Amino acid sequence: MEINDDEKLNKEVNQKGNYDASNIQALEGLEAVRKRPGMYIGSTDTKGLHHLMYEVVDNSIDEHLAGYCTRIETIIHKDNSVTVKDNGRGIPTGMHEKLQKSALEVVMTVLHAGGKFDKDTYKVSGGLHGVGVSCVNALSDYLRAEVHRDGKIFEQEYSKGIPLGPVKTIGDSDKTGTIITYKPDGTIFETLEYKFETLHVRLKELSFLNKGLELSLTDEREVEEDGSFKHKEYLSTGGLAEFVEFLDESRTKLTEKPIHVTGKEENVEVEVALQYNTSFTENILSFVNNINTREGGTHVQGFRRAINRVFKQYGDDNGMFKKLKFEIAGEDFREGLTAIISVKVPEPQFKGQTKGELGNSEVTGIVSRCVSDVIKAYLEENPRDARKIIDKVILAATARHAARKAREMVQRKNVLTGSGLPGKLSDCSSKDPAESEIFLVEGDSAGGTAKQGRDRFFQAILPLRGKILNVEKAMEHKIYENEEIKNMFTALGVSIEEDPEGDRFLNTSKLRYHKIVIMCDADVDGSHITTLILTFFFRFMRELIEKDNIYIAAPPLYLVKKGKEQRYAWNDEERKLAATELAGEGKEDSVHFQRYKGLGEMNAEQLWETTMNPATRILRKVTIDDAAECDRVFSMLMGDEVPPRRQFIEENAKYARVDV
Ligand code: 0RA
Repeated sequence: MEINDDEKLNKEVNQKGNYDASNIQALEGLEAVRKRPGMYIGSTDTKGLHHLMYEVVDNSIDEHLAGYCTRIETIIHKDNSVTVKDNGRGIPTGMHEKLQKSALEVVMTVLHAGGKFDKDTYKVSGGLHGVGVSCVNALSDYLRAEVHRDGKIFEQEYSKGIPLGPVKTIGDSDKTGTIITYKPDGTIFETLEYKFETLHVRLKELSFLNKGLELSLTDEREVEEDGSFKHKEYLSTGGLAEFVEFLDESRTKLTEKPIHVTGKEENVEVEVALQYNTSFTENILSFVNNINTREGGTHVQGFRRAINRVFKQYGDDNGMFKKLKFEIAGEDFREGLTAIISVKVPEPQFKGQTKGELGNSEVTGIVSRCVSDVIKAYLEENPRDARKIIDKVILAATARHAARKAREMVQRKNVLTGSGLPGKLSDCSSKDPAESEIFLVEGDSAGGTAKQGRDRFFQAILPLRGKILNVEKAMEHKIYENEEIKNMFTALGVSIEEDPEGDRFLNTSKLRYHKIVIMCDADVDGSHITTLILTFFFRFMRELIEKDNIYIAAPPLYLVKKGKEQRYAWNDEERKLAATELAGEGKEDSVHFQRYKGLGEMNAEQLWETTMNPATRILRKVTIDDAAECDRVFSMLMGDEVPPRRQFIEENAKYARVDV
């Protein structure tokens, strides 16, 4: 596909087509991005910062999708600047006659110019991606673009999106590709620190979503023992099937291999992989044009429809549901199911609160047909697997029935005992959920201190005894019989209910506190308990995480004292700083350190001051930043396949906490 740069530019980039007008247009565009960065990249926090890199990588991936790029290398430099290098065709550099500037400059400085060149690839119109590399440029203190193309190396540099000079030819090259290095603008972003783990997760995901594409990540801030930089390579030959195997690596599989669906209809490409495991949880991830659709949408609907119909039909045809005395619900077909749904849609429409839901109605039928055809054939060809899956569906329906009974029992009892609130709950006096908080505190003794230290007007305390049930392993009806879990449901005022189809949902309309704070010791045991409680929320009250209701308290690690003066410190750096502040440079021997091991070592006043008082405390908001990774970590830490868990714990021992 040969594209004539100049012609395209003439037609699509600038209709007025004169030099001054185009410069003004470019400047106005960049100005708009810098004035309202959130409109273009979502936010200016760590999420937005990482978004910049995804935007550049997405451009390289578009080159891959167009069939021209096989490798994308990314580097985090020491100063937190980032390089993204690909071996695609290279951004066009031809001179535009009327604009009197290089196509490269247009792509880098004119809003939305990049995407207009190439209509064959799938661009995202409604999501946050696809805003164009010019946005990254506008939000960068410095950016350098290097293009290898037509036997030459071209270069242009920019500051805050404005060229520092013309495009220069700086040498010869026998390769093609684009190298972009940028340093995000510190006056726009709240943080400039790239997180290796976040980029690692995204690049790994991208490698599964784009099989055959090589990706790499180098972190020049971290030097390994042999003197080399921290480095990872990503390449998936199995695509989504491999993704499913990766997610379920610590689970016991029901069938040997995932079912892999690929298909295309009306320019919509469909790829799906699914596999059942012996767990009780549903794990469905969905993507549109490589972007995670957290809230699902029409592609997920199509998938569910296919699963429900095909398995129901197969079970009925073979008389497998004869003995069941109650209806099978849609969710029974999804228990223990891990699936990835990826569609490529030319003009996706996004809906929902966070624009994370696909709206194109034609996609439902397309996905449903593709998936149905493949699964039907699979069941006919693999009757033993079919039997295992249907047995599992029947078990799920039976368990759901038992759980419903257990739930009804619990709810009935609550009505009988008056208010229904747990005896252990020290409630707050406010009845307004928006201003109320509940602290879930590990152990009765810390619970007692918290009860004394709190502001009883808006802060409630629920002590949880010992380690709450491991929900990854327990049977569901047992979960509702567990005292601590029952207490959490009733104290929070949420309940699990069923819709007319029999599918369960979380009713949060009577949620009693908008802030739910997990408060555990700052040691290994405490972090384990935090993980257990989070697992519970992740599995049973995921919506509360999604709605930003769940927080983790951060008690200080040290008390630094000199005479009557004292400071709290949350890490070693702060501890040193506090010591210097109290005693002066280098005179730290007169300072006394106390390492807090547990909440119990603080008195009520200290606990209030450091951990509970909204004016001084630190709360970590729990987000499902990457549901896939989160789920994988939980199942690995809690699940039944021991080797990966051991490996994970060994690899991550130095962190000794799970960041969610
Ligand atoms: C516009 C048109 C073409 C490619 C690109 C932009 C392009 C952009 C980026 C950003 C990072 N890497 C990139 N690689 C390519 C098509 C060029 C042609 O027809 O030769």
